[in-house]
Amino acid sequence: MQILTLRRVSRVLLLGASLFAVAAGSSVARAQTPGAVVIKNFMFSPMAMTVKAGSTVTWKNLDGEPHTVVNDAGLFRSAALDQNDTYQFKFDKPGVYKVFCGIHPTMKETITVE
Ligand SMILES: [Cu+2]
Repeated sequence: MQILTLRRVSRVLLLGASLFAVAAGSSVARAQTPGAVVIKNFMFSPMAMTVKAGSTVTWKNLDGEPHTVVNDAGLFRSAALDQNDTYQFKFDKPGVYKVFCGIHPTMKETITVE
């Protein structure tokens, strides 16, 4: 009886802790400029982001090398972005969108639209 109660209490505590972690995580994400992706050192940053449907995401290439922004499902494909060039796309529909650089396909990111 006592053991059962203890188990239940610890389960509730665990659930509370994970809810707190999720809340803390989302407030960190909210502190960033929404919909802004920087391309630097051959990486998309952040590599994963979540935006609301209807949001416009802006990519900016900070590298001296050209990069492109390509959706693997063919929804969008930028021209080669030179240093400090930007590209924008408006995400109207919720979903998970995989993005890569057409010149360096190992550069990847995931944009979740909710
Ligand atoms: Cu690239």
